Amino acid sequence: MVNTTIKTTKSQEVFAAAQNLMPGGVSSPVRAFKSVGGQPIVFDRVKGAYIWDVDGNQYIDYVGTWGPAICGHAHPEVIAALHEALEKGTSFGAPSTLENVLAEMVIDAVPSIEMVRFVNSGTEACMGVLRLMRAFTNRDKIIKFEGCYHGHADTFLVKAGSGVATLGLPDSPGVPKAATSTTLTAPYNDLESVKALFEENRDEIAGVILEPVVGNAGFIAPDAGFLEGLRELTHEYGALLVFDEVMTGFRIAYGGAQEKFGVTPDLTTLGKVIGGGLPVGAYGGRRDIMSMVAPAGPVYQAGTLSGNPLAMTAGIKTLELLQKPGTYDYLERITKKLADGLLQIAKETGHAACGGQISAMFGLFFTSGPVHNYEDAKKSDTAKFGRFHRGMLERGVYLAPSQFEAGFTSFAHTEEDIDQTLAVARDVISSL
Ligand code: KE4
Repeated sequence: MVNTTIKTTKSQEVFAAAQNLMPGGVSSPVRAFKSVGGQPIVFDRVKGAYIWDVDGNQYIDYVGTWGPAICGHAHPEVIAALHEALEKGTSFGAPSTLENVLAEMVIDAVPSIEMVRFVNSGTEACMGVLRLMRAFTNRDKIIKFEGCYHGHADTFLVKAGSGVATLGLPDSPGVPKAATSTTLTAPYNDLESVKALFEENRDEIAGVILEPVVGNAGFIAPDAGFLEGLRELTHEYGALLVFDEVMTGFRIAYGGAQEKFGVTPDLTTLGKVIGGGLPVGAYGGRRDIMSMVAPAGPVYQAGTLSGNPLAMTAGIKTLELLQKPGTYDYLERITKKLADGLLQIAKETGHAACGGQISAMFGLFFTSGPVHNYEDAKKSDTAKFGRFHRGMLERGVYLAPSQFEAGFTSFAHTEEDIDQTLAVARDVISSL
């Protein structure tokens, strides 16, 4: 039996059955709570900033289905738009006006994007952008950063973050050496190491791909000048700069991290928010590069459900809601209050901690820090984070079940939710 103060009988029954049916009982590894201990709660329904599990317990949610729920779960306007769209069918497999509408919204919003291709996940978006950057430059090697996660395609599963970091899978079995022999890695925020890689692999590097604000090694912000430095280095060595904004897109700012920091990559990947909770991904960028994508050009990529009307509908409505004046000011204010409050409580209760937030994305490490890269992040006390996570969960606050993930707020979170969360956190952190 799991030792909890909340009743989780039904969750335990459902999860026990799930483990006989699906590997680890989950559809995605991080959901199994392996790195925080205890068993996951089984969701019954979500609404706004809240979750209800199958035992009827309610939680304030800071995962937001890993990013999509920035307007709060099941926003009434998104649900209404989906009901209307459903009457017209669930999938066309053919051009639809909806794709034009969302494409125009993405192109208008994201500085680097002149053309866009929709796919069904962030992984697919990163797979597509990888093939495209190699085709455009006629080079094979890429640089990624330790702790950054770009989905589970073979080439990226080298010192990846998120579930790979959580589960300590530095390189997953089943990934042939050939698939990762062209993947070079560098510490995040370390321009010198990137320059050295370019010098050692002159004219062989197709591009640099990164999370412009890291969420998959815990929350790590770019140091001043890091993004600008990568822009200069990629120009200098004839390589492309790719921002993986699957997590940061429309969350760090309406135009993503590239708008926030004023650094425009050549290509961008998106996901999560632009599907409003339905399966979606996208990659886009300079017209001369995107024009190489089939059938306009020779770079093949395809997908049965790509651009499907339901995901397009949910994405369109979500972005419309995010365009409301003051949205990002509100997200910044409540998330800063939360992040600062957590750090203040840790300080007052004598726990070494660091972290921060940018807009509606935040993180907390139990280490004195500072955390500039994945090596720093791995110095944090993950066992203490596990106790923190469980304590918060038992008191009705649902945090990402891993030290190597970021936290997410939504504009459904109220000041009272933040105050309640901080009150619970004071209780929990004091007892760690
Ligand atoms: P998906 O294939 O999960 O839609 O996207 C992959 C991906 C790509 N790039 C970035 C920056 C991402 O954060 C992700 C996915 N993020 C994880 C959470 N850290 C999804 C949660 C999960 O794997 O269950």
